[in-house]
Amino acid sequence: MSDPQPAARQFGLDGSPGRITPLGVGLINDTFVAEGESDGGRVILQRLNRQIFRDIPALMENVDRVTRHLRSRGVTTLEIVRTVGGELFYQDPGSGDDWRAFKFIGGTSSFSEAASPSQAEEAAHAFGEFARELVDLGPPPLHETIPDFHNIPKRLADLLEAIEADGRGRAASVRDEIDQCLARADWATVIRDARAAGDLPVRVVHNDAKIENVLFDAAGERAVCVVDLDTVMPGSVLHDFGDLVRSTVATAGEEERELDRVSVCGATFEALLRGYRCAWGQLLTPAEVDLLPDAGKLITYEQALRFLSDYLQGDVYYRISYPDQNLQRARNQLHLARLLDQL
Ligand code: ADP
Ligand code: GN1
Ligand code: MG
Repeated sequence: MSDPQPAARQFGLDGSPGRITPLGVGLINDTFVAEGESDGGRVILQRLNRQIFRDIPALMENVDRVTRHLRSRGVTTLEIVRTVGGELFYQDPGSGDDWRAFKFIGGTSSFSEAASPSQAEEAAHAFGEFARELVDLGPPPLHETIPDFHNIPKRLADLLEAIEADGRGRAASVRDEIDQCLARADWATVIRDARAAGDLPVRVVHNDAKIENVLFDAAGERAVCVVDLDTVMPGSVLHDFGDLVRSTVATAGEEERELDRVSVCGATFEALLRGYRCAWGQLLTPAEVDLLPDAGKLITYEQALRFLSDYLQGDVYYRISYPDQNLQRARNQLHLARLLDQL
């Protein structure tokens, strides 16, 4: 993999090693903060994961269109820093790695879990406003940066395929987790069936609406900006609301291995519903409103399928820092989905 220094220079920064710091969050891309000549010149520099995002020009075209549209509406959003040659990203000729940059939004922080119901409500309002303001994004439709991203029946089929292939010989040792996934197969089809019945409009949504992807002000109280726009594409509000529930209602996050520390907070769930519905006003359809409360368990179930599949495939998708981390994440998400079902 290529170093950030040469990439930084392509974005007009001096790029000396002491002026670039890895951020070390996120499971997909590699994110750095690169200092500029002045405070205002600081940028977020990201190496994009090419195994996962197969068409970087299409992805960056989406991000460009979405951020321009939001800015024209007065919504604070990411600001792309173009290369010195005026491009939306830079491909390192040696490694083929793709790099892009955004202006650093200072005085902010992000949280992997909600510190309070009101912080969760803010995040929900921010993601609601984000999608609401994109309702009238003009044609053509955004590119699908990852096909079938929230296609839950396909995620279940992928799990079955991974079990069948069992490339790492791990399936026998996770029979219990596999059985739990199969026992909930009816959850896989809820969103698809509602869509097929014509009840769920396809909308431009964020598709990775975890609280970590919201920048808050210094006090951690007000949402300032929604980030991580790589999966902004056609989808359903249920994807975003589901990920909000998944990432805020649990008393401990997806990395928690002690499952008795993972319970659910009803006040946070109610706060999310308030924040999300308030941002949308009257614009959600009756079916969307009816299904919002179920979205959390459905998207959490999907996440369990994804983590377990990755474990069976040998940890090829999500970054791990210890051997059975994806299995632990899958157990955590199965546990959470069960709790959300009882909420
Ligand atoms: P990943 O796809 O790996 O999750 P993100 O785009 O979410 O990467 O960025 C990782 C983290 O970097 C975010 O959670 C946020 O804390 C921080 N971040 C991202 N963009 C900015 C920005 N423009 N200004 C300040 N911090 C940012
Ligand atoms: C990934 O990029 P990041 O870390 O915000 C993933 C999400 C998962 C999440 C689980 C493109 O999000 O779909 O929900 O991990 N993003 C992609 O933490 O697969
Ligand atoms: Mg992120």
